[in-house]
Amino acid sequence: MSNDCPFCGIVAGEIPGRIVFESDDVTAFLDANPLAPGHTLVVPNDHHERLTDLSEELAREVFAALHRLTPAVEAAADADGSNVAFNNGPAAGQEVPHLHGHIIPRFDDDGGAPIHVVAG
Ligand code: DGP
Repeated sequence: MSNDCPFCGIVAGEIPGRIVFESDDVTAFLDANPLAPGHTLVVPNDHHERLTDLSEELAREVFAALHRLTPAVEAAADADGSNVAFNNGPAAGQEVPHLHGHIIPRFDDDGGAPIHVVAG
């Protein structure tokens, strides 16, 4: 755990978070600044910054959670699709240095433009 990491705080229950899934290795919660209703973040419980900092086993757990949660998030948001994305490192717009996958619900009438999940 990293003391100044908000996502470690949410996983530990020390910072409020709207948790939608938790297992021994992975937690998912609603994004505090959603790009669409239901925007969900999926994180490894242990603090790792980048995708390649995860063991292959933990990466499988994170992707398995994304695989399970993406249809659930789409159904809950009554969405027609979703963007599923990682910002991997500050150069790619990663603001919170605890790896997180975004599940962003998309709708047929939202314009269809790619969402660029970058800072700002
Ligand atoms: P990224 O740019 O990929 O690092 O995305 C960070 C996302 O995390 C951004 O969409 C806002 C969200 N976020 C930042 N701080 C918090 C927090 O304390 N709680 C929650 N639920 N989401 C947060």
